[in-house]
Amino acid sequence: MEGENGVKLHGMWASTYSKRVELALRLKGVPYEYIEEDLSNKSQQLLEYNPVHKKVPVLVHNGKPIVESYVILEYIDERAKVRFWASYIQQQATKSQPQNFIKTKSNGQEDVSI
Ligand SMILES: N[C@@H](CCC(=O)N[C@@H](CS)C(=O)NCC(=O)O)C(=O)O
Repeated sequence: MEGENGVKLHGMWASTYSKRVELALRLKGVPYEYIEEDLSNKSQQLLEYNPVHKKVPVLVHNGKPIVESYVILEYIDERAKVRFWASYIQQQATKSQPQNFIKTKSNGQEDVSI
């Protein structure tokens, strides 16, 4: 079975649908493994991941397949937003280390507010 982790793209070199997904992954800086499909002899994985249309592109994220290029683009965009805010919150949390909130009282004791 295909690995559960990471991002894999089943595509075909001449497919503009595949190309737009590849472009989005690159623009967002998402590392991925590319699997070239022979559309005259489709892989078993492609048929399992996209049993209705049996078409590329198929994005597989942590073992979960996503089909239809526009759906995939939306998914990539949403994930990028989540990663942006997670990183922003992490940066803000790092700036607000507890030592920034330690005040020395007049009696010499430290008052910590987090
Ligand atoms: N609506 C689909 C279209 C995908 C599509 O037409 N893919 C073609 C390659 S460009 C394909 O896999 N064709 C194989 C077939 O029809 O058997 C999308 O946006 O992802």
